[in-house]
Amino acid sequence: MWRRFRKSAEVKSPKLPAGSRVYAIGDVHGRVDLLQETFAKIDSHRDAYPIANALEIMLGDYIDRGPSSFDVIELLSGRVRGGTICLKGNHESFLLEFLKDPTIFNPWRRCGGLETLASYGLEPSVDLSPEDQESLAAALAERLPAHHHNFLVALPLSFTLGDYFFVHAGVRPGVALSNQRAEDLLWIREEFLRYEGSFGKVVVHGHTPVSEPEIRNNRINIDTGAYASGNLTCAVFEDDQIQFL
Ligand SMILES: [Mn+2]
Repeated sequence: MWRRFRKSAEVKSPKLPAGSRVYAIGDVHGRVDLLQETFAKIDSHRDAYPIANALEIMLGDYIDRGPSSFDVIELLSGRVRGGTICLKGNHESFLLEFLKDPTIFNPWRRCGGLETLASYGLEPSVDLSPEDQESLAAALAERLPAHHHNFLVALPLSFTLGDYFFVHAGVRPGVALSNQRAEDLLWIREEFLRYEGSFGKVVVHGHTPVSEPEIRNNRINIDTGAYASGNLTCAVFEDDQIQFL
């Protein structure tokens, strides 16, 4: 099932260092059921094909839209202690922002925030006065276990290994990978998706749902819209090859 990376005369295949393997997982959005299945598949793959350095990288958007955001954070905060790398998605940044600035309730609600609030036992009505927004944020802060809060604030924005750059949304073309703004790493779409040139590394990302994983010369999109499709993608990178679990 391994696919060798598409090669052209002038582009050499991206690679991971010898002896390393990455399991990269796309947007989860509250689907703890799918995440549990995926971790079970990874665990049995690791047992069947042992390797010196196996890494799991989650590409962000653990919460919102789907029903079980609380349980996803619970599962991931445990998995992080075992070495899993969880990157920040724009939805995690929505939640953290809401705690500081409750007036973003409406934009967050329109992006599936009510499902996250419900998973923490909070069911606000949709039109809230500024005072209501304030007290909702306070109630969320109170219900958010300390280890969930610590997990959320510690999420890094990107991770680099070998010829790959892992990130939630993408990068801004023309800007060095080391110089990207958080805003772009979390939110960018069209300018990044349209760009056909090199980013310096192959960017592995989520954020923009596609029906099948997209493998391009400069980027790989593994957000297969798990929340609605029931299809949570896990891409496995090893040497210069990719497969899907
Ligand atoms: Mn998403």
